[in-house]
Amino acid sequence: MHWQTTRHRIAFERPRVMGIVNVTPDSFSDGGRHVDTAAAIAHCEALVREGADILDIGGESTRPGAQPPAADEEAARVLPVLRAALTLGVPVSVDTSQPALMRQALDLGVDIVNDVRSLARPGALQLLAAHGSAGVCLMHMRGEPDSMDAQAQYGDVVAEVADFLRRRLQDAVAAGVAAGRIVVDPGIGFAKTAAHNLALLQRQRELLDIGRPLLVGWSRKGTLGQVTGRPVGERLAASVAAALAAVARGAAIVRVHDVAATVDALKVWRAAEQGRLAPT
Ligand code: HH2
Repeated sequence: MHWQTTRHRIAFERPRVMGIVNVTPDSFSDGGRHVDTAAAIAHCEALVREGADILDIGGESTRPGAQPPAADEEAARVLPVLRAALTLGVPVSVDTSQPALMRQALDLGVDIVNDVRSLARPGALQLLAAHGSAGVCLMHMRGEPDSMDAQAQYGDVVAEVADFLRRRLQDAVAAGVAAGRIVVDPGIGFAKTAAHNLALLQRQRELLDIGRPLLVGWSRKGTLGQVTGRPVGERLAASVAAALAAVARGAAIVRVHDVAATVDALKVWRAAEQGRLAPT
């Protein structure tokens, strides 16, 4: 399977690492660290040096309880960073739900739209359909970040998340986004308790039946704090372990803050799978 994006056709002969660049004052683990443009661009460059296969650049924190930024504020944070990131030789993703920003980003030549709201806002789906080649990540969530924790109620969380992603995939394809442009994501931590997140990891293979590559983001998230008892700044080992557990259960792309450590761990995992030194 491949993932078609604007400039790059991403292959999955090995797991891919998406490096996170949050240009926000309030993200849960790194809020405020890269909020000025120069710092965010330097961070993009560092992640590419560390081996990131994709850069995911966002200007809205979607942590539980977060308030969305004004639309023009989000665009002002993100657009100059996207412009610089597009020169770094790797696919660039914009993490946004805002159709106006999607359009501006696509006009710059951005490769991927990663939308935690699954292109639900008016005009988003049509915009991607009209574009013709940009990649899309459709993610499961319920409600909005400021209220989603109250909606963490499921009968069978894995079946319900799979149904949702299957439906959104069908909607996108029906609107004119080719299936080969789409990956799906269970949305770890979005309207889910630790038990829900861990069920989604344990039974992650069931999501492979959807038929598209799986992207997952466990990096530094609350469930890892609950498992280890560690605060957000001390979740590196936990995050790497979760990324490996996800890849071992079929994830194609892991979305992470700590690129260098994840890349090393995946190299060792792959060498173990193959029983030899694997080509990089
Ligand atoms: N998680 C976050 C943001 N965007 N996109 C996808 N596809 N999957 C995820 O799991 C995902 C996501 C939240 O993490 P982070 O960006 O670190 O924090 P914040 O939303 O506070 O900026």
